[in-house]
Amino acid sequence: MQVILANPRGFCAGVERAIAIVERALEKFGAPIYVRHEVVHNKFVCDDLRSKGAVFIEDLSEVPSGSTVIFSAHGVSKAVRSEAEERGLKVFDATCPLVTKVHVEVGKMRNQTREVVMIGHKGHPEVEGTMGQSTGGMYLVETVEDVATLEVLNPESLSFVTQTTLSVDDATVVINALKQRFPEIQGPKKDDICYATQNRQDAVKALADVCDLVIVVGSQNSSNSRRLKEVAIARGVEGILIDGPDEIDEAWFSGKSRIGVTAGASAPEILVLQVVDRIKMSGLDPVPVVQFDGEKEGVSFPLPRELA
Ligand code: 0CJ
Ligand code: F3S
Repeated sequence: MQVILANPRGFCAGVERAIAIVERALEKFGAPIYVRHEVVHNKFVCDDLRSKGAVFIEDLSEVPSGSTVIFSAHGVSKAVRSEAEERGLKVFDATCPLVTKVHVEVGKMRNQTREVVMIGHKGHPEVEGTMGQSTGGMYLVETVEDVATLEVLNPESLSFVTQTTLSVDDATVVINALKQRFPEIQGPKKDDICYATQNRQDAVKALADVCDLVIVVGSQNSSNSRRLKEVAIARGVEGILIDGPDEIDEAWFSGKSRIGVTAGASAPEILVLQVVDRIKMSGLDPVPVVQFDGEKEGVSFPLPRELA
């Protein structure tokens, strides 16, 4: 048996920055630091921050007056931002700059009175934040079927944006359906899927082509991690999403010779190493571990000045 590690995998620049914001705020202001929503969708990361004094809440009404609150990497609606301001809360914004870029686009389009179609997953916090950049003129579609039944005010003045962590292949299908139904629709050159999502999906495709099983390290509520598992399955191999080594069942490896391992953008490398160790322990013979080559990233985002 052999273990093959995908590259790139794991933390993206937005996640590094979001976690650093919570850690620096804890160091500078002391516990508790309130965080609106899981700062990133990873159980291990959030448990660790909780142990250092972060308090995760879903609604700002849970934040006592005079406290510090951090917005999660997924971004917030304008209404949430105003509520924090009206309450005089001290805010640090851990929204990924690549999500903010989409928010800015939506703002520009709405200022030109264009209506905006967002392609994304209903109920996801990033979708709520981006849809909440305008109080009207926004539509959410998830599938080609949604596009078929979509009614807009003026098809000649329509734009689209996407969630940053979609499946690149699924998004292309929905965008093509939008362009067919609304030929005048305007949008980004391709989509708003971020570099990290794109690169991790490409890496999983390369991995799936040579493996009989792909293990994705990430939490179940992490959209980009779920997409990695789906990409592997769509490529014809078994894909399993796990939080860490404790979920591994050695029966998965029976009859398998090449096990691929990758991690979602919010999953720490330490968990990948623990997963690899657990796989190695399951074999009678030594299990070699090889790294696949992939896109070099080298992206980083600066911290807010007060925390830098
Ligand atoms: O939405 C984002 C800006 C991605 C944040 C990093 O990943 P994660 O797992 O916290 O969030 P998704 O559920 O959006 O993948
Ligand atoms: Fe940002 Fe993409 Fe990561 S949107 S938080 S760089 S997954």
